[in-house]
Amino acid sequence: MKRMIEGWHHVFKLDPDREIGDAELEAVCTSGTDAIMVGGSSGVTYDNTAELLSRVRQYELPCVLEVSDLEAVVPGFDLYMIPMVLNAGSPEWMIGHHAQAARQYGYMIPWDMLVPEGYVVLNPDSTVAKITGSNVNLSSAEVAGYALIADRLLNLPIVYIEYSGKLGDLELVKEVQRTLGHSRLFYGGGIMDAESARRAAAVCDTVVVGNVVYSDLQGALDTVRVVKGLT
Ligand code: 1GP
Repeated sequence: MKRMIEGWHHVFKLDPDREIGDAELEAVCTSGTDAIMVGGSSGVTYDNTAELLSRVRQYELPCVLEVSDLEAVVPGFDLYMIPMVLNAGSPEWMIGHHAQAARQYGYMIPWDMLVPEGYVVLNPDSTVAKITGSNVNLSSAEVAGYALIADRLLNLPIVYIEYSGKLGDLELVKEVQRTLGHSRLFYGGGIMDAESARRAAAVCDTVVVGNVVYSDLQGALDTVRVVKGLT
């Protein structure tokens, strides 16, 4: 099951706290994207997560949950992505909440379905940077240092460069890509059209597209076409 991420080049991230109509959801789920990742930094509840899962389940593509709140962990997803924020201001976001969850719920956690993601959060204005107090003032060499630790020492299957809300420094992403051995490189942040998707796809393994689904559906769909080589 976990190996399915190795084939992902394009992923749409949908926020349970935001409205999406049935026609728009159908367009997203039948676009040719490789997977739907459900997740958000705030306002994610059990109910809105369960509702979005059941709607996405009408379609045949994988649907995974990126866990940000234990109260909103809903059964029935294909995988559970577990962010570990490597440059967080406090160890809580790297390992602390995880240990607490393991202590409380360890006996019922389906460990085989968990996929850890080594996040490096780099947009200071993003909600995730504020919540985690991430140290965003990092040079590309420093980010590459985190990526090396994730890849070689922690053996994480995913390194996720997160610029949520703005297009990031793709030269930096490229440097991280050069650093990695086995970890897959996810990039997310500010991809809003074919051109930005093409540039990001050139420097990472998996492009994650979020916000633009809600602001410019056609722009969002164009990103799939480019990344998946559908034209
Ligand atoms: C957010 O990386 C994703 O977690 C995607 O970012 O919403 O800016 O596309 P955007």
